Amino acid sequence: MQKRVITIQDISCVGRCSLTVALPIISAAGIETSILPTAILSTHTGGFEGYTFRDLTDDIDPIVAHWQNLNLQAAAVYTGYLGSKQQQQLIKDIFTAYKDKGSLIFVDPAMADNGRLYPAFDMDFALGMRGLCSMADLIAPNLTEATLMLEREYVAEGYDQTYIEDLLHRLSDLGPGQVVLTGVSFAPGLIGAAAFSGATGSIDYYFTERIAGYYHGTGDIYSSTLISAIVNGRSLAEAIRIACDFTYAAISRTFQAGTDVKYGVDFEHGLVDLGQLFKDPL
Ligand code: PXL
Repeated sequence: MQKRVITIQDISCVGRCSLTVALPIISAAGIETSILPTAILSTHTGGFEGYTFRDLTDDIDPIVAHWQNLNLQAAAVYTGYLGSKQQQQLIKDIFTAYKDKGSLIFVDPAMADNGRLYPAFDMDFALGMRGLCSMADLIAPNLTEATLMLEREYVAEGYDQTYIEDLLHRLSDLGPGQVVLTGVSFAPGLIGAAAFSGATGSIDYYFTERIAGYYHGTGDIYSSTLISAIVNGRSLAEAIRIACDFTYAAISRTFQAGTDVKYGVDFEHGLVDLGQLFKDPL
């Protein structure tokens, strides 16, 4: 039977991120994608001036209540960028309901990068995200988000494997059995991810070439590909490889085209290959 993922994040109308990348990527991976939009913004908040923001908090409970009437099942529930502390609270109830239905709970605590929280958030919100991560089966913070949630100092570079593995264990101690840390780099020309699996205790790494510059929305592309691979039956080690390769290819196409990076990266030209990769469900 075809699997379904429910993804809960904002719609940024312009500037490929959150739902405008999650929906096409997870769909291309052959998975039915149901969405719960948390807010509608004219653009994302990173690099555009004067964006609009319509909060959809009041719609969350009625939408989920209707789904409960339908007895809507999902292989996974995936949350990304959220609008407020109040939304974090509502989502805890959704997690409880879908955990009972056997769904995998995946949290990308999309709230910060490069040592800094996104403009809309404060430390209280970061600690709320830690609460959501503690209910999850799988989380995928970047290094900034990980250190914020663990209330540890952000180290931009020059760290070693021991530092990364300590973060992975501390994140797993919050609750999730599987942890992916993104933006890990031990050598100047390489960047990738580290993954800890509680079931086996193993840690895997995967790196690609680092392309200079800051590319918006790539965390959401990474997470959407990661959950697609997991729901399609791939191991965590395979899933980080698939997500790194897909994200790298999108960044690489955009770098070569020289387009304005605040509009996000060209993941679209990778979708056919992604579909091919998941053509035969495991
Ligand atoms: O996850 C990236 C993202 C998603 N949604 C909105 C954002 C950002 C990052 O800045 O502003 C609205």
